[in-house]
Amino acid sequence: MFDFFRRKKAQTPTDAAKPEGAQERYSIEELAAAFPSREAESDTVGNDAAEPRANVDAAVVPAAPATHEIEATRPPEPVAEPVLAGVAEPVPAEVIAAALDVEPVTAAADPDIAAAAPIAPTHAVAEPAAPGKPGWRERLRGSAFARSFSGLFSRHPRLDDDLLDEIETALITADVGVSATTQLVESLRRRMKAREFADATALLAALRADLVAMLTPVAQPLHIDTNAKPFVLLTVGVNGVGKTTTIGKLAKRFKDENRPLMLAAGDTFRAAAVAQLQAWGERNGVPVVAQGQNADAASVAFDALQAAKARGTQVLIADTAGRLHTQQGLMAELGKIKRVLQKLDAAAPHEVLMVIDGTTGQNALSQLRQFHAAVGVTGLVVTKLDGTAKGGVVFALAREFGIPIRYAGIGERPEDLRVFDAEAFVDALLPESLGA
Ligand SMILES: Nc1nc2c(ncn2[C@@H]2O[C@H](COP(=O)(O)OP(=O)(O)OP(=O)(O)O)[C@@H](O)[C@H]2O)c(=O)[nH]1
Ligand SMILES: [Mg+2]
Repeated sequence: MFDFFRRKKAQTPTDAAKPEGAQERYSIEELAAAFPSREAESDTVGNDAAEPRANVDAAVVPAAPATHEIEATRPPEPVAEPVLAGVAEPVPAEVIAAALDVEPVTAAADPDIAAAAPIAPTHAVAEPAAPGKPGWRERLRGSAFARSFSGLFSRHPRLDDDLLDEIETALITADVGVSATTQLVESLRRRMKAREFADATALLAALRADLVAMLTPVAQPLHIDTNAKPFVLLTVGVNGVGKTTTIGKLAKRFKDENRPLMLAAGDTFRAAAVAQLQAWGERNGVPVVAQGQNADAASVAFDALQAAKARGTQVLIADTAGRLHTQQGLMAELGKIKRVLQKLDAAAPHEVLMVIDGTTGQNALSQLRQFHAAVGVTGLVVTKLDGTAKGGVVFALAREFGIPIRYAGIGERPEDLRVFDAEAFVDALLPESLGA
């Protein structure tokens, strides 16, 4: 019966990979205030057996614009002798400008400067304070979640089954998923029958509280364990979800926290992917370890971890190529990256951060299921929640997996990554004023 109400067909990973189209945009100030700062807590991942290292090609970092595209096929495995690549040559300012579509930057990244930076405190640097809930409602009103509910309570001010049916439809339409929706609506129905709610506004308040309660257990910020030397963060996800952009945002965040940081260009499918990461490194003054296109991703990760250890780097973030969760060979490659890292540090990667496109819909569930089986996901970033994202899939993910949601992506700029906050998120999607 729920399918009847679905107004948008379920998206495929390929859909998720499409560039953002003509969606509603908000100013940076508005978006910056929409997700508040939170302090971090810890999470680590277990180990598997080690695996011999793969052979690789020598380092080449061609210049190319950072266009986003889907890679349908995989290039053949390289067969050359192993080569330990050092930190990649700085990319010319014009190349970076082309990759980021910005004015050329003159200051080059200096690995030694980054490596010599003082050890940071464990706690995150404060972000701009949110101006209050009314501002939040204004900013995320473009979400399909907010739009599904808008007008619902004024159309159905009476506490009856019609109201519950409308809520059920709105939740399903916003991608909350059938099981989470059923749980929420049945709880409301039980309490309505027990005359717990004086009016529809009271029912909305109960729904908001239930939604917050669903997300609170997974709203666990990332904590960088400074005893890990370095703390290795491996990013994974399907094509075009925002992995590399998220790494760039994290690089800025960690740099602002004065953490010695290094990036590994583990997406070796496309030359542009390496250039894209290097551009982010350059922008933030962070060294990037890279090899040539078609190099073995596990080898890049191995080299980077060796370099990070040698330099006393505190955090190493490894990029990986986007891959469909249905491509068994590519999924297995992730396991290999993990095992190769563990040859140098049995506890690495300390965080496997899966990036999920907030506009993907219920397909995100099968994505996470497959990635978790392949590499053991320990944290999530949900991106593209700005604009037209439905947002409801966050509830489905929380209910189904209980994996911590570390960050929310709310735009394309470096500062558009916010520590995930359950109350702020629910308040933005479902303002209490709807019931008025
Ligand atoms: N609006 C919006 N756009 C985002 C966000 N995060 C990433 N993007 C955009 O999404 C597109 C894809 O981002 P990438 O970082 O290249 O994605 P990726 O996962 O690294 O892609 P592949 O490496 O090709 O798999 C880019 O145009 C980004 O600017 C976000 O939070 N909001
Ligand atoms: Mg990428």
